[in-house]
Amino acid sequence: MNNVKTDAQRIVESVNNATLKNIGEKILAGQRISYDDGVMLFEEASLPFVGTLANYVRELKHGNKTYFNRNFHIEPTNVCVYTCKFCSYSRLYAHREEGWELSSEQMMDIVRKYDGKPVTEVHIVGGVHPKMNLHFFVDLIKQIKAHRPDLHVKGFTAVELDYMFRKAKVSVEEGMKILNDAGLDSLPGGGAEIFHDEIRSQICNDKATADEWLQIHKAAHLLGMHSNATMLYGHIEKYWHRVDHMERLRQLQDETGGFNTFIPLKFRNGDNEMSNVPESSVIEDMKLYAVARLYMDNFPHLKAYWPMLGRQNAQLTLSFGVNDLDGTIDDTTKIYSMAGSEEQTPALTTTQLVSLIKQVKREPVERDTLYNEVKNYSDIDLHEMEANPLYN
Ligand code: MET
Repeated sequence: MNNVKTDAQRIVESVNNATLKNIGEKILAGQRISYDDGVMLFEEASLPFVGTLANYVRELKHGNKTYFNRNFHIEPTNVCVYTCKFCSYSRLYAHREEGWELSSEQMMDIVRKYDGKPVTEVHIVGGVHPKMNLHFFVDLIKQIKAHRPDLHVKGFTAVELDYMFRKAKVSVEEGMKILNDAGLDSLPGGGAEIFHDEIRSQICNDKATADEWLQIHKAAHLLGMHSNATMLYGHIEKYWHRVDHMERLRQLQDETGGFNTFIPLKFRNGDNEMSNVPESSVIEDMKLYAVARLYMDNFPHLKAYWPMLGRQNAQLTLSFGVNDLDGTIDDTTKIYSMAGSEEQTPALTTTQLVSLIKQVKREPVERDTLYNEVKNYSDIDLHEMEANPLYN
């Protein structure tokens, strides 16, 4: 810790630009940086500058701990009423024979496949299907909870919920209460994309607006549920749109404290209507993670979603502010493989995930969805893990 602080102090002292020096000093003093500071970091700061400071903040908050969880996904359908241009996954209802629509029974079969396996979370997201309604999902959640009460159900993006609640003609507050009572434990962070309408109107014109997204998360927080937040970056947005996005999240977090984790999602250009837009470089990716760590001072965790970045780049993020890698996943999501990610069958065993974290000299800690520590793997020998079926 002392070393990373000294490193951070040195890089702040040595920077020539007075504004950057001032931002660095704020960070070293534990003060919040402003919107203008955020834009300035993207525009003017070097990767070593933001990276060294972000690593300092990361170690101040979490030391070397790097969290991961053991989870699987259920994607009920990829049939969707919306036409987000960056999406490689969805199929319109008129072309639903090209997609999939799982029945409750098929989804329960997936849940039962994990009987006796030490997963702690099921993550449910997918297309916004016109016929999979609130009642259908209430019933599904109840079935999951009846079968396995201790499995944390994290499900449905604010976009999916917005549609579900409208169709059911219930208010956001009523809808959220109904799902929470059925057993929904928390919300994932998807559907946020870029909040600012200048970009939102170009890339996902027809789904929930920024205000609707934020209102749904607020309602969940007020019920005592936690949630995550994402940002789809690296396409047509400008730096200031990113900062505006993070600012809106930071403000809601000041109000409710209900967010656990911020998850930047890299735009991948495979097989979608924005395939002509180049993908961001790894340097831009790492810079984004670092600035996010510095800006989102009231978010406890910053997560790299490895199926989208690739596992080696995900490892690299651990030096740029990230303290969490999601998750074992077990090849149960198609969202990023269909967008051209190098991870075509995203699955990591616990041994592989622990090994990735240890390779970059961090401390692997299994967590549950709410960041309660399940197990610290620092002192567990990798060979021992390889020999134990529970970890493979
Ligand atoms: N339907 C979700 C949304 O737009 C995304 C799930 S990933 C295909 O919020």
